[in-house]
This record gives sequence, C-alpha cells and structure tokens, in this order.
Amino acid sequence: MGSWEVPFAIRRRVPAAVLAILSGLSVVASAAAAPPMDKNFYLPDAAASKIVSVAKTGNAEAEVIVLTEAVAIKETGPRETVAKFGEVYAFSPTFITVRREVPTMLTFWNLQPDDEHDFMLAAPVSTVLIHLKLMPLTKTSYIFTFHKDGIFNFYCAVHQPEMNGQILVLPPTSAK
Ligand SMILES: [Cu+2]
Repeated sequence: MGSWEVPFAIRRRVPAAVLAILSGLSVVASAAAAPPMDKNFYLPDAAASKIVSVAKTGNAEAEVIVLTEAVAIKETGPRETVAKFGEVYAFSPTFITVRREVPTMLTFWNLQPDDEHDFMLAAPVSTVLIHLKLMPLTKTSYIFTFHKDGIFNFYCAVHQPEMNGQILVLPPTSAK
C-alpha cells in the first residue's frame, strides 16, 4: 500500500477540504475478482470490504439510479455561468439512503457524450474505498452491500468542488 497521489490535473481543481480528506490515504488495491481497470480505479480490497462489499451480479433488494447532470456547460450554456465558474456538473440524486446488509444496486448513468466522470466513495474516516470510472454515455452498475452504518461521502474527482454526494447507511429494519 502506497500513498494515494492526486493527479496534478485533479489536484489543482480539488478544494482544500477535499485534499485534506484525501491526504494520507492508502491505496486500496483492486479486488482479485475485479474486472480489469485502470490502476487509478478500483473496487474495495479485503480491508475495505469489511465496510462495503460490491458484486457485479447477484440479487439486489433495492436499486438506485444516479445520473450525471450537466448544470452549466459550453454546449448549452448559460455562457455567463460557464465563463464565471467553468463547466459545472452534478450527481442526481446527491443524497442516497440505503440499509446496512441490504444488497443495493447502484447504477450510474453518465449522460454526457464527451465527459468522463468518476465515483470515489470514502468511508466516514475518509479512507477511499472505491473509485470507479464512469465513461461517457455508459451505465455502470455494482451491487453495494454496506456493513457499517454512517455517512459515506462520494466525489467525482474530475469535477471538484461541485460534484459530490452522500450515502447514509441506516441499520437494517427490525424485521430483518
Ligand atoms: Cu464529473
């Protein structure tokens, strides 16, 4: 495990608060069964899988679709906003609630034809657990099973500081 390096292109766009979260992080290596990925992207390793595990197939008991939305972009404007803020994107929804131990399919729809996004999930202690690449005009699905309660922040590292969200993991219902 080495230290997590924020690529320069991202570093200059990631705000101090996020850099503080990301600094001192350990690299989470790809799970052995994971599909081939760029080395900058990974599923949870053994340690991270104690907090959240993912599967490509299986039975999900819940499903959430997360869109990437173009809030203000060069193709459709508004021009003044793009000039002032640069292109602005957001996840939709930005707040997701799941139950611990309930396999939940998260499907990301990258709606932009020419923009990559990603999904970087951090634990409450701010360790990066998962980093997925979300390719243009592509749906990316994994079944997530959280094993700890709490608030998990997620980020698109490409579009900081604006493209973020939170997953609230609640205890299982008493019926379970
Ligand atoms: Cu993005």
